[in-house]
Amino acid sequence: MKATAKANVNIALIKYWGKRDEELILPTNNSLSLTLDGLYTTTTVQFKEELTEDVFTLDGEKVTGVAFKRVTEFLNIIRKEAGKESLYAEINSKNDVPTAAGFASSASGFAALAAAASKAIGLNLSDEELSRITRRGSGSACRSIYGGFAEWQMGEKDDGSDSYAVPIAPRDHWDLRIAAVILTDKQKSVSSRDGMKRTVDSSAFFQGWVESNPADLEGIKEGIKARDFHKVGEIAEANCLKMHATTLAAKPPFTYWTDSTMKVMQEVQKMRADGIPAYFTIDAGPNVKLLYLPEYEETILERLKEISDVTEVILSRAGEGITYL
Ligand code: 2P0
Repeated sequence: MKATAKANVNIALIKYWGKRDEELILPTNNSLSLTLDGLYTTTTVQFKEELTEDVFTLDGEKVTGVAFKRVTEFLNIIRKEAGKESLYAEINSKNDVPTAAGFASSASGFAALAAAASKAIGLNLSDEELSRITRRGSGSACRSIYGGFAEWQMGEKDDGSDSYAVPIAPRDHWDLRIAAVILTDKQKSVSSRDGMKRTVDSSAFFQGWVESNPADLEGIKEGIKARDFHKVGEIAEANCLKMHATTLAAKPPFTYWTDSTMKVMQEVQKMRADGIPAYFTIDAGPNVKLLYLPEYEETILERLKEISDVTEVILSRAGEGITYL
């Protein structure tokens, strides 16, 4: 009745941005990500007959309120699946994702929780089944089941049975690197959940975003297969800009960018003009992530350090999927 699982965060190259069903977490487009190395959550779940409710501890602190509710409601889905609806658990999580790094720890968090809980309760799930159930905790988490490149297929069915991630290429297929650029100025952010909803409900650009996504996906998959850095980088950067454009046309409008975000974006474009191959992507926050190849790591780091708004740069590469400890 006890299991421990470890899951890495992932970074989307084709973004998940929009839900067609909020309860089941069903997206409006496919998305594609790279699971990263060394940025992870480790979670132990132990079901105990004597418990009358779940007890969730994160980094040594007992969690209550909204964050606890999200975990216990997610465990209800796992309990139901196992036919053990009144069996509660102790959940112990440790996040080894630097705080404020702009990586959604909800992706590694729900992937590790889903894996540990389903194993502890005795469900013997395939990767596909685990990804489908993980999706219910947080959409992007369903991609963290796999190492390397993974695609979340949106599916068509109303019950979500065909909405889960599949592996696209293993981590050793291609040594693509990611640098997370941490910036000084923080702004009050709209959560990705709320931002997505506002965009779907009101953005004049949302339809264009959805309609243009299949071509991006097709192109990037070809690029990944051929290890074509420029093709992958160009598509990822443009896809990110399109996602962020939708927020500017929402009512009320919003953006995750700050002036520091813009500075880094412009520096990346300057790097390219100077013959240094690098592309950027940005998630639901001000920090920027760079895509690059290992031979340019030193040069890119030097250029980033010259920007005064940059407080830290975290380097990562392709990582592994779920592991059980
Ligand atoms: C992504 N993001 O594909 C996109 C890009 C943010 C920008 O997935 O509501 O925390 O839990 O399904 O997964 C962030 O959204 O949202 C996200 P929920 P999630 O990585």
